[in-house]
Amino acid sequence: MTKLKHDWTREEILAIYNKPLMELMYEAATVHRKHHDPNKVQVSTLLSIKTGGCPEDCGYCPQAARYHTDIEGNDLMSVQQVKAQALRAKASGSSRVCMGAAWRNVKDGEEFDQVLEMVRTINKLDMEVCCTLGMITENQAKRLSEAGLYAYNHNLDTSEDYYKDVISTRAFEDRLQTIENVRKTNVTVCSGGIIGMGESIFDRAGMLVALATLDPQPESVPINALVAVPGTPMEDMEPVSIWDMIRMVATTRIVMPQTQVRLSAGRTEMSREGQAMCFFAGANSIFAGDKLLTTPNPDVNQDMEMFKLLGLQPQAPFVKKQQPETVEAQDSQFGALGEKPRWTRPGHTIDRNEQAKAKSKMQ
Ligand code: SAM
Ligand code: DTB
Ligand code: SF4
Repeated sequence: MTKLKHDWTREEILAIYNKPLMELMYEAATVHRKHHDPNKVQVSTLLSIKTGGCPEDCGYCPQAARYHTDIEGNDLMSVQQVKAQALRAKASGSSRVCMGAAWRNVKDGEEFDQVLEMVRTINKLDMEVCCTLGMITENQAKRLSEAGLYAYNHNLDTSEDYYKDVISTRAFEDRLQTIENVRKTNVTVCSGGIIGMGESIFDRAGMLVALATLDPQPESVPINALVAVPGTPMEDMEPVSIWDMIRMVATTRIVMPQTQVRLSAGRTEMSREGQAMCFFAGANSIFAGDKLLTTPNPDVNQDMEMFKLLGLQPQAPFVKKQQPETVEAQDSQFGALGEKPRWTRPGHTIDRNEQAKAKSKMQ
């Protein structure tokens, strides 16, 4: 097997990102074919198991309690509800369920126990299970692993520099720490980011350096185009150009050859031709289903039509890595430790976040 490069620099990545487009796409497609079946696309279904009311101030997020957005908040779903949704996702060709919770970090207790039961339940349906629950400790990662979790999503979202302009309630190093905690288990890492938040190309390259220099590199990297939701600090951001999306996907593919590159939020704004160019440039995963967490996504029938048109096929579960075993709650080796992790809270001022918060108070 070829040895992967882990010492990428910003300059090297920028040089790739800025190549003439045809060369960039050709190079990315060549790398893609060497490591993956170019006609297979992994399909994930998102499930928002706990929606809205989040204490964080992420400038892009409609689920932050401090901004006034139109979303409908919900308490934690039941295991039965989750099972029913997972079965629907499986029937429509999805190999993975990704459960998202609007939490800053996981707290031991009844709700986490319920999430562990959801993980066990979906793994027993022979689907890959992913969770995105905010920051987690090593013990919490071990408990998720034992329940049969396949992947943990925790995005770096942008460069370390620009992170300070997006979020003030936590720090970039907390994200890296959570990824490190996940790495102490068998759970695979899913980590990527968002473009279109006002960041520079230098920041995009910075984010890719942070991801590509992880050893091992993340098994999946979602590339999201910002969904500019009214009421959030980023409501007026310019839509991402398809050319930027293609460049970002292609560069990600070249610097992380073995990863599943996921064309994530923002597909409702992309034409089929645009998406086809992204698949050619190395994207090999999507989120399917008419909703992401709270915002719209293309309908699954539309996506299957697109797959047919392009000759793409959904990837079966556990092709890249064996299915984890599920240990039942009563046989678990890892109990709640009642830890009080010291996640950072920088608390600096981000003007646009403050303005959106002030506007929300006037509603
Ligand atoms: N609360 C957990 C966390 O932040 O890690 C998990 C859920 S959070 C919604 C998961 C990811 O969704 C974020 O890291 C971000 O990349 C993405 N996201 C949230 N709002 C978005 C938006 N408006 N447009 C694009 N991506 C978004
Ligand atoms: C990821 O990178 N994108 C997904 C998933 N991981 C959790 C979430 C996208 C959310 C888009 C905004 C919303 O629907 O709330
Ligand atoms: Fe909360 Fe996650 Fe949204 Fe940030 S991105 S506000 S942590 S749900």
